[in-house]
Amino acid sequence: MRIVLFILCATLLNCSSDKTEAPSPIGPLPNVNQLVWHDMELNAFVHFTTNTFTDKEWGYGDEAPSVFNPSTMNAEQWIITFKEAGFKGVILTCKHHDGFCLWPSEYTDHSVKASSWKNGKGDVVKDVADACRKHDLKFGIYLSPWDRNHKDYGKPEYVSYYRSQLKELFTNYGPVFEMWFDGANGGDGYYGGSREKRSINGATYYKWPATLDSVRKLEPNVIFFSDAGPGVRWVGNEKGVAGETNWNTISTDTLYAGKAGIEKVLNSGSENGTSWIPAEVDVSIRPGWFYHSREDSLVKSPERLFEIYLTSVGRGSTLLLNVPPDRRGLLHENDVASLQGFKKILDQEFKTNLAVNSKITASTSRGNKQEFSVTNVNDRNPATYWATADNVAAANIEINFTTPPTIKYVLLQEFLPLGQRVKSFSVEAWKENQWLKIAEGTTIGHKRILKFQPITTEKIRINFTESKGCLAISNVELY
Ligand code: FUL
Repeated sequence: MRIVLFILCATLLNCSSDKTEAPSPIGPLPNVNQLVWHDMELNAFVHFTTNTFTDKEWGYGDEAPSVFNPSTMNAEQWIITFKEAGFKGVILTCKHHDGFCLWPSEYTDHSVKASSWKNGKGDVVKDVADACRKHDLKFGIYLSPWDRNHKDYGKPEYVSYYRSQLKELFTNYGPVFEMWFDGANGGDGYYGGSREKRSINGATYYKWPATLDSVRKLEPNVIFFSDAGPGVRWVGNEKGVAGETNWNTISTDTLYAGKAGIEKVLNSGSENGTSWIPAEVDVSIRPGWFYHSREDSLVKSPERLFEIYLTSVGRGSTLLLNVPPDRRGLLHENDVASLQGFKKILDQEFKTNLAVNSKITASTSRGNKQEFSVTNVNDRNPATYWATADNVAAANIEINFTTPPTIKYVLLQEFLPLGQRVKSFSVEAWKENQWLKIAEGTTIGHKRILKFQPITTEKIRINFTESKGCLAISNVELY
């Protein structure tokens, strides 16, 4: 009797006979810190140093520290503005190429302690780190390897100096979610008064593996940005544009500075890359990275920022948007207005997810388990996903509405703990009794948003046409 009951239960409810296992991951895979980083999506970059006061982009290194004197510096104004615009983290140029330190480093006098600001008692790094903590944003550090002020730049002594400063920053101002290593390296500079040109071998001079290890010891969760990773990579341009095809995978042995065409590889990654190193899209809200009053009228509009959002976050990357404080030590009114306008567009365009309350079906699913059901793409839970059987790398999802809505965006997400898989997909709308293709794309990754001509339809079909293996889709949204 018990056996009969068990079989009945299993057949009627599919409750325990289905032994379907989860799909095997298709490597390389993201680590936990990278997954957290993907979810952040929007981070702010802050460029601030003596350049702000000398009107330069690259200080030579001979600037008098006294020129650094923000009149009404208020880091909380920056952080609150970023928070209200939806940003999750902030990366500060603690030291740019000119070598001036925004914190009172014990290893140099070329810092805020020799400035007129707060009679040398101020500390911008502390102000920003504290404001981030207070308003629940993550804090990141940019420390330029190239230092046009330091007398030892180019010699082994400078590498020790650089490491000491990393230690100082990570010990006194953490936690730090991301460390940004700028690729610009070597050239002319002040160098303690020598005023000459110095070049270094970028691959060997800084002894990166040991330098990164020393940082990891202090902050095991930190993500390292550099042109080639190892945590996240440069997207290959400063225009705000990730590749339409954007693999999170890339082979680091193909990456070295100066290699012809490297920007293209960085921009789209490599389908068969051997490491998970996603692209970060760094771009400035103004033409320059530092504040210049002549650029007050050239701040990117909210609409432009939204376009950049679509070509960065909407292509599976994280956006790192630079917003430089002015000579008051405040984000300028025009920049603040643009950020507020950008947030308004985001909220407006992605207000109502039309996939919620629709009927979702799939051409096929992996076994009969709820664990792999297509309804998981619509449950607002990023930990669940729809999967297909091992040998099924192409399948579709259909979304039916009782009242036909007007749709202009489709948003898709893959379940990244199993690797990035999808190579191509298309979107169709039911129009005059047939399917009409309205959009198509290649990779998806963390997030893919496609915008198309608004269409009113009673059903949408998403065809996943090619994939590295069976599908694992965690989220589908329509707006
Ligand atoms: C570049 C630097 O040279 C710019 O000044 C800026 O910091 C940008 C983010 O990276 O390599």
